[in-house]
Amino acid sequence: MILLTGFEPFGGAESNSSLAVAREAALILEEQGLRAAAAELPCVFATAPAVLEGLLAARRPHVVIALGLAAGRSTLGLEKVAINHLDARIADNAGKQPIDLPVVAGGPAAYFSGLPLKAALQALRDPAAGNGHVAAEISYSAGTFVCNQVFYALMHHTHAVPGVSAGFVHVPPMRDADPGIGHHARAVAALARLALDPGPEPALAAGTEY
Ligand code: PCA
Repeated sequence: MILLTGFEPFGGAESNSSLAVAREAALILEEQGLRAAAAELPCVFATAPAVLEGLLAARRPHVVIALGLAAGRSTLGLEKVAINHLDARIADNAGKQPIDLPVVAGGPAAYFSGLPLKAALQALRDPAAGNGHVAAEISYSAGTFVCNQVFYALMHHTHAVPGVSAGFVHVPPMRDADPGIGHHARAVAALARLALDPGPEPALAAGTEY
């Protein structure tokens, strides 16, 4: 089955488009005959990894795409790397603000996403594929807040599990009834389908230089 997660609102916002996109993408996948479920994660450092791990144990998914809101972005961010580092600029929903702490003490410095990000980028850039017409990019930083924590915890628990493909995607902010929710949901559903049956990653340049 395919597990999609989104976050509760945080930082004083009233909604979090990542949850709306996760729910819509799960519906799309089910309409396509696949088993999928969406779940909400708390934006709380102390509990988010445990809630995720509970979902992994209960659902035993083959594909996991955790979604989060990137308030400052305008594109779908296909996250490549989760780092073992927390540095919260703002407090989480429990008022906690960890600074310079690891996600997992003694864990590796970083994990790469297990999702076929380049294949997804190629599919999303192909207007004929009808995957939602969203601007997407590979992102090389998922930040240092709860999203990066959940991404790292997800990879820490699944990277060595055969048959499980997992990773993280940031979505831009959207209002509740924004048609962009549906477009981003179609893009996430396309990524999930590719992850179920991944081929070789295309040599598509999507990096940056500064
Ligand atoms: N975005 C935050 C945490 C929850 C969310 O949706 C982040 O990018 O870390």
